[in-house]
Amino acid sequence: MSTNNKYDFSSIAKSFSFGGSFVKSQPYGFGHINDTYEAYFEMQDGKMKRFILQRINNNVFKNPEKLMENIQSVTAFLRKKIIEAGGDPDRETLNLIPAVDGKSFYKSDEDNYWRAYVFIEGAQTYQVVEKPDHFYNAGRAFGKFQKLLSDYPAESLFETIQNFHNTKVRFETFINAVEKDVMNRAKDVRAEIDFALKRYNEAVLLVNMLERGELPLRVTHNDTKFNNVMIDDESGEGICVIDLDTVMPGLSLYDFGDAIRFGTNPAAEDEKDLSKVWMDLALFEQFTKGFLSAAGDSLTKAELLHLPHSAKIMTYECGIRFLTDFLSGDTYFKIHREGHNLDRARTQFKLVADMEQKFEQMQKIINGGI
Ligand code: ADP
Ligand code: GN1
Ligand code: MG
Repeated sequence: MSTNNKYDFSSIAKSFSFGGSFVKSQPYGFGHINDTYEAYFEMQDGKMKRFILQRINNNVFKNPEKLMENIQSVTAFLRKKIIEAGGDPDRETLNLIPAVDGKSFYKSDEDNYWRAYVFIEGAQTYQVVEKPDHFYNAGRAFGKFQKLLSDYPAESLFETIQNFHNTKVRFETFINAVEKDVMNRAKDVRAEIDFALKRYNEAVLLVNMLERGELPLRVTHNDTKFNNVMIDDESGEGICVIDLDTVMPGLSLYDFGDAIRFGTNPAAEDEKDLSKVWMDLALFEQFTKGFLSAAGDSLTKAELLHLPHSAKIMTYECGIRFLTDFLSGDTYFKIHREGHNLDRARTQFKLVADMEQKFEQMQKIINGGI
């Protein structure tokens, strides 16, 4: 029996080649985008086994079929490389369970696209960094991920969300939301709007550099939150990078900056008490060392030089995205309480302000690590 009656899980489960009979499923994880479930099956040997079952958010990802082509191809590519390197391909990359018709997804109706993954056991994701070593290892994992994909044919990747990290376009969308003010909320967030407006010139630095050809386009993850890497329970290694919906051509600095944004904050991304929100430089150093140990020799001088800028810019960008969603009536990120997106925007802006204070210290750490 399903423990959740929103969807008919037993019928969805029959549509994938799980090799066992469906027992139960329940919501799983803390993602803001997809609907994730753990689904238990009784296998032919009588043992219980769980899998990840995910409903792809097709409000966010307008073309789930093309998205799944990306994921199928990227995971197959990673699997091959991991085998060649003598790693464990069942734990070090996501592995899709095919649908019974052989496709990489199951479409239960016009609006519901499902996919299933092998559940990576003996590892977990964390919502905040509990041990500095974990964050060092996350840095290594994301750096390695980027390196493994450095010879992936970038032109074959479908752009699942256009202009995903184009901060200029994000800013225009934000201004649009302020002007439209469909919920009549702008009056309550003048200080936050002003904070964003003041920083426009700095915020578009990376986009301008990319346009001028000063930074190389690579295949990047683009959503390098600490909870998108599985940390092994025994070794503490960043065993597997997950959440591959946004693997697209991008900047290495997007991946670095976004990871710093989320992981160096000792508080939750939606913490209401802003005195708890700040950038922990010791954690910044950990991630930087891990990331550079895996990807450092492939990064250009310009990339290395702009690591601290990327932390600030990606945090700013995420802040304006949350604020835009608040102003637009919370249509993008899942919310669990009133004003949730505003709380999230506020933590991001608090972090930006703290990063501004600590900018030179970040630079010193980078110079020491190069
Ligand atoms: P979202 O895009 O909504 O963030 P994710 O793909 O990141 O969704 O999945 C949400 C959570 O589910 C992850 O943070 C992780 O805890 C868990 N998860 C996802 N895939 C797996 C997997 N293959 N094995 C174990 N846990 C997983
Ligand atoms: C979303 O899917 P999840 O929760 O890992 C978002 C990221 C944001 C993040 C903020 C596809 O990530 O871009 O940085 O929330 N993903 C998408 O927490 O928009
Ligand atoms: Mg995620």
